[in-house]
Formats: sequence, structure tokens, C-alpha cells
Amino acid sequence: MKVIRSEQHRLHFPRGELFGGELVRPFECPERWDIIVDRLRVRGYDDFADPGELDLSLVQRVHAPDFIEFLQTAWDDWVAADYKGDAIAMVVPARRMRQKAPRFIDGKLGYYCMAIETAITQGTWQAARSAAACAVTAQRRVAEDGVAFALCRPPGHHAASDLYGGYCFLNNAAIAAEGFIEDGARRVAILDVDFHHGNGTQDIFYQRDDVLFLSLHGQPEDAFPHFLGYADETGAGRGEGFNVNYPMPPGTPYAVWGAALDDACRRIAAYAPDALVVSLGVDTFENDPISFFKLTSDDFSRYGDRIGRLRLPTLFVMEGGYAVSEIGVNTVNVLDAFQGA
Ligand code: Q9C
Ligand code: ZN
Repeated sequence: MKVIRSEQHRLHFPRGELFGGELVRPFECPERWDIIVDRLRVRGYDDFADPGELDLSLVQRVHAPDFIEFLQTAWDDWVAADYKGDAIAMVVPARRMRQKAPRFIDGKLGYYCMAIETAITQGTWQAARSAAACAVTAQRRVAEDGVAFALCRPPGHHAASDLYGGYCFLNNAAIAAEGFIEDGARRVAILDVDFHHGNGTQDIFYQRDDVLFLSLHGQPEDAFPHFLGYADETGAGRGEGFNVNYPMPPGTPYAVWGAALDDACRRIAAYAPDALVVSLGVDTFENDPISFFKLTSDDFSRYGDRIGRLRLPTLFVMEGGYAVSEIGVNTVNVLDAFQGA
């Protein structure tokens, strides 16, 4: 299986993440990427490549022009305001306030932000671009090989057309789905197995019937992103019935999670997509520091096999996973079992 990854991910690593009222070392750290690469090599993956130049027209199909412009200029605006730290949103357009992008950077950050733990730094835009380029380059590879892995960092599934946050800036999986459609796919399914609800991906495709979105995640009553991901969110307009959420409670074991995955896989098979994008977050792991499901490392093999038995052209896109020492084993267990299915 071809692995597309970029060293440019290192350009994004904020000094701190706002967590529990403290600035802590970000959970979404560069070592995540290193440990996945190490494990891939141990398991015999040797076909690594850099991404090609990012096709901005695909990014523009997913993200609003003013949002792309914001991501490109936010750091320079922040520095021009003479701030010394990383760029963090503080004031957001809450209920009954005007939803209008202001001129000053503090206001812009809040306008485009869905969760303020996520800081923007000097290299954030370049790193986000490289992750999206990985997704698109890997997507093009699926036509030849039937499968590919985009080792994206930063992740993408919380990013909506005009929102960043939850460690995400550009929605890598959504951009890749648009790549499949540009290459002739009539239907694409996106299966989001990250612990967190893929609010950005859901929102981007909510009104569409050519992209089926399914997400297994911690229920919004208890889990980030808190304000989307309920089971009654089923799509709108032509998209009605093409959005499927599986919210699950704290302590969910594989017996329950795997049954939800099986239901999702049956729906995907019935939809008969031309391609499948898997938003692969491994923060469902029992020892993840910020999540509450109870999957074991062996369970990642179990579900990799289930996805493999769909026999679909499949793109894996890396999302979350914060138990850093086990992130490699858990991620590669999915890929190995997929290939062995
Ligand atoms: N107490 C991804 O996995 N903070 N993003 C959660 C929990 C944000 C996760 C705080 C988590 C974002 C791609
Ligand atoms: Zn996650």
C-alpha cells in the first residue's frame, strides 16, 4: 500500500493547547506522525512518497474563498498586531451576535473558529496545505492500486467550509472525496471512525446525495465537539438520508462499537459507492488520553478486516489518536487487516 506523507507537517506545532484552563503541550504533536511512520516500516510498508503540488481548485470546492484567504493571512495579521504568542481565538460570534467577519485579527480568528484550543502558528498554513496535498495525491493513487494511505497531519474532519478547530484547518477527507468525484466517481462514501464526530465533513456534504457520510463517535452530550453528531442529523434536501451518525456513550467496548461499524458497512454496501474514504482516527483506543471508548489494539485489526471485506477502492486519511506510544500499532493494525481481508 502506498503511503503519502510530508515532512512539512512539522511546520505546525503550537506552543500550547488550552486544556482544562491550562496551556498544555498539544496532544496533536509531531511525534504522532513519526511513530506511525516507524510502525509502517516495521510492518514492511516501504512505498512512501511525498505529495504532489496541491490542486487549489479542489480545496475551493470544499472551503469558502474568504476562509482560505483567512488561513493564508492569519499569522501575518497576528504578527502585525504585535502579539507575541501563537494566534488563539478568544471571542466568538455566539447566539444573537452578528455573523460577519470583522477586519481585526482577534475578531477574524473568532469568526472562523469552532473550538479555541487550536492555535495558528507561522507554519500552520503550509502544514495544512501539505496534509491536503497528501490526501489528494493518495486519492489519485487509489485508481491504480485500489487502496492508499494519506498520513495527514494536521488532521481535517472538524474543519468545515469556513471553520477551523479541533486541531483541523483544511478538511483533507472532504477534499479527497471531491477528488474522487472530479475523477468520475458518481457516489463516494466517507466512513469516519475517529472517536470525535466529523462535524466538518458532515456539514460540508449535508445537503448532498453523492457523498454518503457515516460517523461513529462519542455522543455529543459528553464528547467534543459537543454541538453536532446526534443520531437525528440525517441530512437535508437532496441529502436527506445520506448522513448517518452513531453516537455512543462513555465506556463503549468493541462489542457495541463493532456492531455500529457493521451497520455502517451494510449501509455503505447498499449505497454501492465508487470509492470509500475512511477518516481514520485511532483515538477510540482504550488508553487515549482525551477520549472514552474502550477499543483494544486487536480491535483495530477486527475492524480493518470488516472494512476490507467491503472490497471497495479505499483511501485511508489519518485523523486523530493521542495515545502516542500506541498510535503506530493501532493505525497499522487497521491497514494490515484491511489488506489481509
Ligand atoms: N476534554 C481530532 O481528533 N479537545 N480532534 C477535546 C477533551 C479537542 C480532537 C478536549 C479535541 C479535538 C482530529
Ligand atoms: Zn478525534
